[in-house]
Amino acid sequence: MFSGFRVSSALFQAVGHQHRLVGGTLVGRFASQFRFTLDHPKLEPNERGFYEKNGFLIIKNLFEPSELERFVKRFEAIASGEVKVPGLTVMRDVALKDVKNPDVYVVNKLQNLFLDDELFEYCKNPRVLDYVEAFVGPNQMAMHTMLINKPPDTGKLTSRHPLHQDLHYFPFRPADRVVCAWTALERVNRENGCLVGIPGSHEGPLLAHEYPEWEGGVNKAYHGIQDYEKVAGKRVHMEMEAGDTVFFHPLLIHGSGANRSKGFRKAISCHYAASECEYIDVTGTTQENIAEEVLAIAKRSGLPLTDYRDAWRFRARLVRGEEINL
Ligand SMILES: O=C(O)CCC(=O)C(=O)O
Repeated sequence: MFSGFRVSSALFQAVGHQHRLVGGTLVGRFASQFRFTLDHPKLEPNERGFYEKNGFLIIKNLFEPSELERFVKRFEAIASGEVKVPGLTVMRDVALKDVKNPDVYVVNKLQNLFLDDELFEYCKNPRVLDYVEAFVGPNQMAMHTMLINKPPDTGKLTSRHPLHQDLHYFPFRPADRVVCAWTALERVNRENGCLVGIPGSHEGPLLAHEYPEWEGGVNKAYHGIQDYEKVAGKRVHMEMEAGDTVFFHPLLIHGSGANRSKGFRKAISCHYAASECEYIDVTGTTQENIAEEVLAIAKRSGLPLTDYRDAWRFRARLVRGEEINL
């Protein structure tokens, strides 16, 4: 997937000596056995091998549950309306969007956490960034930030997140220098809709995505892989305790199940990219549908963007090292 991709020499430095650079193009695949990770002391050989093979890696107890309370409290203050953060995207599950005067908050997602100093502390956490360095290198941008609060399903199964690849949303490359950190803010299991992933799918191509045809409705921008039954391998359920963190590749096919419990299921996440990555024009690609949708949403909210890359330039924040291209 790297073959033929135009890159700057700065990016070449970041990916290391695993590739040959000919006239600005990375050619030949990998002189080394490693493609998805960099030489870095943070990963034990077995952890590195696991990520290379499967496209994800769960690190147990990266946070003490007590360290996570601040994020939960802040989320609750925002979701209940007690605190307003200008510009923060606050979303509701589609099945709950018309509930008036709810007894409890009905927010299912906060996006653009960089607008809130308290929540953005997660994205800057040095323990997270030390791991991120093993995937993207020393120059790290926080590109996409979310707190996800999966509500108990109303029976319409809208709390599911269809199987998808996060790269569908991203107009920057190369994919191998992008990683997501996703930390469970409470125990996540099959009952409350833990993450589900298809090991090894990060080695495949970016597939076409669209809204799934679900009877009960689908949440805004929750695109899923078309005909995923045809590509799906064996799924694994990533059951985790509060504080456990999974790092995963943006091509990993993943999603999450319905929340069949009576409580919420909270997680906080950040997608990081090497600042050496470069923006790409997604016009004419399978990503065009999400780009158009995001630009239309931005227009409705008074941000008349015409270039999808600008939506990402607006979000990108340097969290470690030097800002280069993104
Ligand atoms: O937390 C979840 O349930 C799924 C999150 C996810 O896959 C995403 O937002 O891309």
